[in-house]
Amino acid sequence: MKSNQFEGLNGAGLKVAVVTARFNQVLTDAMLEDCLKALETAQVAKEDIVSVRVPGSFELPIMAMAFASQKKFDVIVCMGIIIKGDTKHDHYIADGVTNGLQRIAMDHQIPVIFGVLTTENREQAEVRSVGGQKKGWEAGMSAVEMGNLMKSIR
Ligand code: DLZ
Repeated sequence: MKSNQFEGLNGAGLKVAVVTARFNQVLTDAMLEDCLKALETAQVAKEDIVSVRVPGSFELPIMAMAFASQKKFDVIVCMGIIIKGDTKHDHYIADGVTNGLQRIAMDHQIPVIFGVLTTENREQAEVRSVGGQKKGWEAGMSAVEMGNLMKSIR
């Protein structure tokens, strides 16, 4: 079992920022929908969720940084899909995003959920977003788990 198991999570009272890249839009739309469903299932109130879209994954860190600086949220979810192309573009984007998001989490001591898929092709991206794996749902549930955990030790 490669995917994660989330049971009985209750995120009532958590404040969650969700940032989703638009690139590969049909698939990122589905990830966002699944993430919001997960938050709703875990009883995060709609009014405690702020969700924005950015053009592509490269823009995820700057929005996450802006939300982290506001100090209003318990957790930030970032989602995007980076698909390998003919050049090394995907590597540069993925490196920037991974390092950027990790740095924001550490500098601001806020969990930043890495819901960014980096795949070899579109088929892999489909399996992980609209197919069996539902990584958007996983990102939402990870946010609830990490938001609660950080709150509990503060
Ligand atoms: C330009 C680009 C390319 C080629 N591929 C992707 C991708 O696979 N996934 C993704 O989320 N974004 C991609 N982008 C867009 C960049 O992330 C960024 O939005 C633009 O370079 C503008 O800064």
